[in-house]
Amino acid sequence: MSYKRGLALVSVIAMTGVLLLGLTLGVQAAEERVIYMAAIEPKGGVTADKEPYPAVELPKGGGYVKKAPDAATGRWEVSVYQWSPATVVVRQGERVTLEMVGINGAKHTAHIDKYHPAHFEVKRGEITRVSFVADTPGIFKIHCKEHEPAMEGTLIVLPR
Ligand SMILES: [Cu+2]
Repeated sequence: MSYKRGLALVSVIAMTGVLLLGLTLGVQAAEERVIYMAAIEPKGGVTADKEPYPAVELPKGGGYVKKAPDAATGRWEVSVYQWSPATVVVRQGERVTLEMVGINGAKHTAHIDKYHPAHFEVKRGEITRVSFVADTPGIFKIHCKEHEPAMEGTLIVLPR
């Protein structure tokens, strides 16, 4: 094989590679991205003889729950409502579906700045799907009405 023919062959292979890469990225961009989330409530507890019940109030709004020591056992508990994962990262232009399941808390009345300003509900034992095209890059909050201020997620849309 001559040097020129060899070079031409290498060029064709390289161009094919670039073309295939371009096609693959194009297909990925058109695909729907499903992100699985859960409405959760991590909880901790201890008896007052081991750790005294903290007198300081937690922020109001339903997001934090603190139960005073039980009369019989002396056990007190603290919990927080959260989205899991609390931060969701997608790329601009992606078709996104958030598939949310309710694990704890009877109901979460939620909305997402810019992408889903209308309220939707996530109920315990049920799946709620929210779909949108992430057309605008930025940082957006995922709010829950019943569990402020703690149950606030973040949607990050990375610019292309
Ligand atoms: Cu909630």
